[in-house]
Amino acid sequence: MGPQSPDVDCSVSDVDCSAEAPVTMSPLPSLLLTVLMSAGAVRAGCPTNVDWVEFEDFCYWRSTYPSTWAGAVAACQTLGESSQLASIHSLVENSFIMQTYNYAETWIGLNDIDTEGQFVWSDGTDVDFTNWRPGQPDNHDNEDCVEVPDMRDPTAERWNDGNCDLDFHFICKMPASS
Ligand SMILES: [Ca+2]
Ligand SMILES: [Ca+2]
Repeated sequence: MGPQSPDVDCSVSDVDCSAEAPVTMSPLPSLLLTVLMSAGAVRAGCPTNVDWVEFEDFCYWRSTYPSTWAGAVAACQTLGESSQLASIHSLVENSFIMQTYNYAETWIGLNDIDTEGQFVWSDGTDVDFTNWRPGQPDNHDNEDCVEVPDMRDPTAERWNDGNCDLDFHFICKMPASS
């Protein structure tokens, strides 16, 4: 309901009709604009096709189902143009992943499938950080794919080479849009 203007006599000196109208009309549209703009800014960082989590200019998603390592590589690539099985490049990034996805063994992109002992990231980025668990990688029974462990493991946050055919959950990663 608006002001009952028929009852207001603007010719009366103590009724200021010129000041009332703009004050009552302008706040609502500007509030809506602010809400819409902030909602848009949140959405701009990561897509909404899965439950991505944004961290330092990248989006991360841990699968809701287990897969072989090769299946994980393929699945991540279906989630976005730049989405890949995750590579990890710093202790901060490693800690973010471990503390955000604190569930169980999880595939990351590191592997030595092509050349035994020469680990590479499946997304093609440089291997500039590793965080092996003591005694790993051990290539036990020809393990070529790397998993990050359950945080409850005493060697928490440190990596292990595992059997690529095992079914683990996995982490996909893509750049956040600006
Ligand atoms: Ca190996
Ligand atoms: Ca191993």
